[in-house]
Amino acid sequence: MYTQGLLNAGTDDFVEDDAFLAKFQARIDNEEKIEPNDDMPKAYRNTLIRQISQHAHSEIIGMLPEGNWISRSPTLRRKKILLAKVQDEGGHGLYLYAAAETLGISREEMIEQLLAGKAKYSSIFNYPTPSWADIGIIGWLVDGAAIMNQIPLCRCSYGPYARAMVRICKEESFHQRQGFDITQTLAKGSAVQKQMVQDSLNRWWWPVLMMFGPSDSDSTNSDQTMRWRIKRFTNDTLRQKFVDATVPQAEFLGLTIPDDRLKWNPNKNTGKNNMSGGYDFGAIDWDEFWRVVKGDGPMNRDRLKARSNAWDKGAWVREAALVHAQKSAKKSQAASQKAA
Ligand code: BYC
Repeated sequence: MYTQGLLNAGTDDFVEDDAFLAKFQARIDNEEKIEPNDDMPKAYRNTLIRQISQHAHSEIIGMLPEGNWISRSPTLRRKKILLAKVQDEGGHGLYLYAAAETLGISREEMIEQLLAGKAKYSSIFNYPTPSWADIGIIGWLVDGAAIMNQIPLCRCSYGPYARAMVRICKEESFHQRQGFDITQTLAKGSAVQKQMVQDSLNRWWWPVLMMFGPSDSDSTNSDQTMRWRIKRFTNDTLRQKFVDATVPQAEFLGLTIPDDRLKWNPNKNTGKNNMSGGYDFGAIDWDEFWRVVKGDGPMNRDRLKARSNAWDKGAWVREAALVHAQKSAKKSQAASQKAA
């Protein structure tokens, strides 16, 4: 989508001296968008490749937990909605791979890094989905957290990433609403349904808070990515916004957030414009977070195995597409030679 004419992206044949860096930062501070053919510091390029490719992988791996329920959705209507949602996530992955390609990395390289277990993807997708209620909770909370994190990315300094995020966020808000709708139906349903959705909330709440990344004091990338206006808010700021927005929704649903220390604190300074007050909440288990990030979560191995199998099974499609492209190119070359 973005990659035509960008074959030279990644050739940094300019001097990255202080004057260049100051000029580049001035463009960022001036809210100019950086575009693929612009000169950019190597570290800016590499940071974007890291974040966008991790984001793309998250979308593709993120299809698996929900894909698990497509064939077992409780009604045809729910099945159609879930199919559309999971398909959207695949689309998000493809826009994001295309955006990363504009920075000079090939899709094959990114996929190789993922399948070799070298690339990160969101910790949240390494948890299982044993019940239908998980599909509601994922849409409500995981997509809800994703929106909180991704709306600011629509103003990211790198043009192709920012533009891809606009459409992604629109689709994510549909996803969040369908998740809320499933959750609400179960929460207002029979005692068994209510218990099922409460159990799901109990399992997902803490992993969802971890999605925002380590606390600011342990976030290695935030300072620089905020200076470059790739990220606009720190991990802790977004996590707090998410908790503040979600607690009233849980109350409305009659569900209990599994945190004894959750309490409204009218004096909490959450950095919102002239407003104070926010929820205090309990400690996140960062050991669990790092275990999952490093590959030892409940579903890490299954997720990579599933992607690896899909890649192998799709080899014939890639080969056929390549042969078709070569044949078409030959045909149009012959046609233009004939016309000349
Ligand atoms: N999981 O310095 P930090 C979706 C890593 S898809 C795993 O704070 P940064 C959806 C981090 O990479 C949702 N790793 O990092 C799809 C870094 O390691 P490296 C995905 C994590 O980049 C389907 C290290 O920890 N969203 O919504 O400044 C269905 C230190 O962290 C995580 C995005 O990708 C994690 N949770 O901030 C439904 C959004 N957190 O790379 C829904 C775009 C941190 O230095 N990405 N790490 O080795 C971002 O906004 C940022 O990259 C993050 C992390 C906030 C995630």
